[in-house]
Amino acid sequence: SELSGVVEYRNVTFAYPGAESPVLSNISFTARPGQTIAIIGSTGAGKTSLLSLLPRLYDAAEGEVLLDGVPVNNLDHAEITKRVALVPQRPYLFSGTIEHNLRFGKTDATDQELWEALRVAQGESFVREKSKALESRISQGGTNVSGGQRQRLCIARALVTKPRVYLFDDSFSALDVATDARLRAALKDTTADATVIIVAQRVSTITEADQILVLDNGRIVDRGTHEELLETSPTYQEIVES
Ligand code: DCP
Ligand code: MG
Repeated sequence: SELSGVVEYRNVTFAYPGAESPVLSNISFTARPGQTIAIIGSTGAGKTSLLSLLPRLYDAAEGEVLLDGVPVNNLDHAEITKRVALVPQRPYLFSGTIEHNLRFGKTDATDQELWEALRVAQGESFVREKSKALESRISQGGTNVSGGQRQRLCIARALVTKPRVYLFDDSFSALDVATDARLRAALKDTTADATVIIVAQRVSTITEADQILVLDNGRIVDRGTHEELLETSPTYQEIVES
């Protein structure tokens, strides 16, 4: 059956193991296929923590995170990663070739699929420029690629798995504004039927989102489109002006 990729957080409250107070309180939202939901908020607001609950890096103690109507706590890692790709805030590369790094989540991907993912992620030209292209080696810790190249390789890795749900955690911050814009334009086509949840620092990255959640101190304090929030949300206005 076709997996649709509906994400729902229902009254989710979450504290890190051993912590006294929750980092997320009463989080509720729904993200549907074809939608882009953006999460914005100051450092430490809980954006990464919020994303981490869907692929079960942590489990919420209260409330429910649902994937296509099923609580993720009832799904195993393989079932979730088939549908959900997280591009982490600190993207990691393995020592090995670019090809190994891109195939990580889907070992049977064709070379054509790898190049298509690189094209969308704006990584095609720098990989082509390397003398060994896909067979070029990434050194331990990925120190022989720049921060922006690393981000683009990790975005390409997520694209290769063709997930139903994309989680981008501040994935465009190391890119210059022009590359960011090109990448998002290409992503828009490729992810048109998918569910996209995107954490961003730059407001320009998310002005077109269907809904923006403004996170402050672990709570969603405001939500709406960019235009709506400009009028209604002092917290959002502060972020825009910062
Ligand atoms: N925290 C914690 N233990 C962890 C990770 C985070 O106690 N393993 C705390 C630190 C913050 C709060 O949780 O007080 C929220 O952290 P997040 O990483 O979720 O915050 P953001 O992603 O919003 O911050 P940034 O914009 O800096 O990435
Ligand atoms: Mg974060």
